[in-house]
Amino acid sequence: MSYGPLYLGIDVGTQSLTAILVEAPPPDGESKDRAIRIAARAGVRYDTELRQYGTVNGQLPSDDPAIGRVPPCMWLEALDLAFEKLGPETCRHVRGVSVSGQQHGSVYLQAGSDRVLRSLTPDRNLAEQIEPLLARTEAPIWTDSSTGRECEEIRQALGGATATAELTGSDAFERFTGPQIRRFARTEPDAWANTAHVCLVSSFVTSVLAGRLAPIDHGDGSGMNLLDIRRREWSPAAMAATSTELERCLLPSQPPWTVVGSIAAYFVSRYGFPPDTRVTIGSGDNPCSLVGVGVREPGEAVLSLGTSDTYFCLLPDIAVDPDANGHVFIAPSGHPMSLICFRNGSLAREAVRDRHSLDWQGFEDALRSTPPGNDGMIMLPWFEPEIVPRVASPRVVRLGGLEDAPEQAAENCRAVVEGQFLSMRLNSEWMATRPSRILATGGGSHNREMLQIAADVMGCPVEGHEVSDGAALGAALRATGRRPYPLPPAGGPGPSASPRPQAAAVYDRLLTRYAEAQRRALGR
Ligand code: XUL
Repeated sequence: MSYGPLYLGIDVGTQSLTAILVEAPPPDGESKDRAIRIAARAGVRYDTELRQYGTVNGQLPSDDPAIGRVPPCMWLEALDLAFEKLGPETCRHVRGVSVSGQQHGSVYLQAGSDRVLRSLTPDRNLAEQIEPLLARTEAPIWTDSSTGRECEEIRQALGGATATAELTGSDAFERFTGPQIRRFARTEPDAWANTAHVCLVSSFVTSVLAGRLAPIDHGDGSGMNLLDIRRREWSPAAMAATSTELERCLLPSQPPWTVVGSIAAYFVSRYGFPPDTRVTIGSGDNPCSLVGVGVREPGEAVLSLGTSDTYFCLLPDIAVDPDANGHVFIAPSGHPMSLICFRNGSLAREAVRDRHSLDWQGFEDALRSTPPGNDGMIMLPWFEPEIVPRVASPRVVRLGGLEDAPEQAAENCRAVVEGQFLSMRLNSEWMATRPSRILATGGGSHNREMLQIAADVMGCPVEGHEVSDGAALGAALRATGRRPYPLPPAGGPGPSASPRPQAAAVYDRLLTRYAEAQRRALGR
């Protein structure tokens, strides 16, 4: 296969690393007849392909459901493995690269890291060379909810939940990096004293690719409770509320289109990348997905059905959630974007699927065989601690005659999906934009019946896309360096669904019952 210029997007996700290469005309040679197309793809699943790290669903097993951690070297081994899979014949055509990272996770590097990053040798793999730089061998990731105390301290110091959200775009959240840093400084003061640089997952992997410490972009930076969302720089007040020594550990945050430099010599020697391959600053997986599904203007929303389920859209202006459940981040285009995140996404659906010994086809058949509204059976699907609404300990609530019984397999499948989308509708009302359509991405977006329920509950058309790796694709489109970002390849459309009036009316009524059930379960 002969290639034109290729642009590489790498998504360091929760359960796998995905690399997507798109072929695009060079920025100065805009040509209509050579549209963007996907040239190659490689993926590495951590649990099965990097078994030596012992992860389960991409994180280290722990008896405490509040703890979510990952050895950062696993991401580096996945990166080496993905490049081996792509091979030099492909890599030698790459002109630009950018990273999408699962948001909020943090990596702590010691002094002298920049020097080592600048002199990585191709004779030894990345993990071997970078492990000695880590001030903390495990990175807390977005599933970690152990920082309740720190959230409260930061929130108080900044004047309460609304003031924190007005300043940083979000109330203090357990998985956000600021509270995680504060807990680390309190519980492991020696290791914190040994930290010279704090990275996010996206800036860590970008630093390795560029062979120098890379800054955090405004998009991923807005998931830290540290960025002043209006001024787009680290907030001195938020930094002081987090840790007194934080200032020394963060490079100034940069816009999402910043070029960090050229690719490190390691990747040139080992995988054949051209030495002038441009490395664009990394960003979060949700901001990258906006680009990957082709949202450019306010008015369209994105539904990402991955390990977490997220729902987000571009906003004309910054508007924070008065209930303090939602977030405002900075999108790759520079617009503000609103987002809500549900921890109980695909893992909750998988829990029901596995409990009833089904495969995904069986799960989809179960959805098709049950009526909208599930004859009044409802589930609050908190298999893990939940982010929206905040639920500290896992618990699954079944109501209206629904039981955890083998003869109710199909009803449980419908209940978990309906519960997820009813919660999404309920908790996204603050976004105040009724989207004209919702673009779906992530593994779950292949499931047509699920998209139908989403369309009926949310009351607007939901469109899947042929390429469901929106985050990696978005990173590849960002790597082209063009603004506005190119639209994703048209390809064939994925499954899609339009709201059906009768079903939509059922969900309008059910929403009130669901809201009441949620209120009771939370003891409000
Ligand atoms: C978003 C969030 C998750 C992670 C992992 O706030 O916590 O969606 O980005 O995908």
